Amino acid sequence: MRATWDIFCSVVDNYGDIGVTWRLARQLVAEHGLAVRLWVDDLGAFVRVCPQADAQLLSQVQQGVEVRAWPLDWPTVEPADVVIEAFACALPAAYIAAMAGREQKVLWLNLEYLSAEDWVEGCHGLPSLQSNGLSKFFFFPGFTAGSGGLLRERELLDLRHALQADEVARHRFLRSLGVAPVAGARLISLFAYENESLASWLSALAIGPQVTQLLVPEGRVLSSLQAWLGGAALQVGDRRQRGQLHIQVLPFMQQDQYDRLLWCCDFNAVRGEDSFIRAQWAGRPLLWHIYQQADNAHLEKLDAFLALYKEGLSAEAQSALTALWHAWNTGQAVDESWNLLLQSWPEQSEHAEQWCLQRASQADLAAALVQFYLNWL
Ligand code: TRH
Repeated sequence: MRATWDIFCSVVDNYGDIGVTWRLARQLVAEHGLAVRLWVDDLGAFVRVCPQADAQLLSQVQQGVEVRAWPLDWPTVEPADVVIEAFACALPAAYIAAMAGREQKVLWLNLEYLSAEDWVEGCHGLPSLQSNGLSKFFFFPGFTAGSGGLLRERELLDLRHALQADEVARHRFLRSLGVAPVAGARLISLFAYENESLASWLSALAIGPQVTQLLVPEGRVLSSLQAWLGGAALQVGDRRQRGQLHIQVLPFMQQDQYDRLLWCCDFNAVRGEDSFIRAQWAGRPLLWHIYQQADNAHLEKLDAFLALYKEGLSAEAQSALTALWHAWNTGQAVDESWNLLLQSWPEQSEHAEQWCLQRASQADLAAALVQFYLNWL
């Protein structure tokens, strides 16, 4: 009998919670042959990353995953062999009681947020005894061998390399999004929160030495883009040109398409958690808009990642990267640091690919979860 897994996703805001759990659920089915139920409390968010889905259905199968609405009024459900609460979402009390009462024991995991901080390795995999006698284990994704790893599908890098090596296929894909590549342009994707630094970057790109084609999936950063451009409110499909800068607003696309957009671009501005990881798998230089936390706790996370990522870069390349990322995340002007980064462009590009290959030599998060379960049995 194949093992059953329940993944619980409570959508706090944005698309990171659903983005991560949906990818994980799909991969557990496709690569490990598991029976997976994904419980989601906001099917509207799910439909954004999986447009084939129906937000009205209480139960539906998408790509082999049984996607279930997580109702307030919790039904009687037999718990799975492995239960994942994503990002410390609180499981229904009746479900926890059923876990405790189940004849066959249940592995209960809390899948944590991603962080490159040192303490992650020490906490990864630790159990915490709950009042009902069950143990809950903390599972930390991460960038180092002592963590739970990163979501990465088995074929991902092969598919990415193939697309990057095939200009015709890249152009076909871009055309499917309504994008006509501008000859000789540096292609950049932009996915970020509202960002006061954006204006200085756009101004630098507009007067830059090279043509830039900036592709912006619909989302929160559009208000900052709109403020710089002026004029009528931006809509999907709109194009604007300012000097050397060509801008196009794209629809919010399904996850696999977004991955391909990242692979096509020379530079990707990403945010949160999941797009941040996907940009690393694209093997191209990136700019991270980290999710803001109280007391600027996110800036420590940013630096923890930078400390790891910068290893192997020259001193000039390191300081350009650090200056750009710091300015972008603190609302400062980024024109100077962007121009500095351009000076080490070949090195930054080479480094991004190396970083990707190094991370890919570690076990991926789905495989690590399955192994954790097998060790626990
Ligand atoms: O949407 P986010 O800002 O999510 C955030 C973070 O996860 C953050 O850590 C968390 O605390 C907060 O949510 C609640 O950024 P993220 O993580 O990149 O998630 C975006 C998802 O949307 C990701 O799975 C990629 C996907 N996506 C598409 O499917 N299509 C698109 O066109 C775009 C731009 C993104």
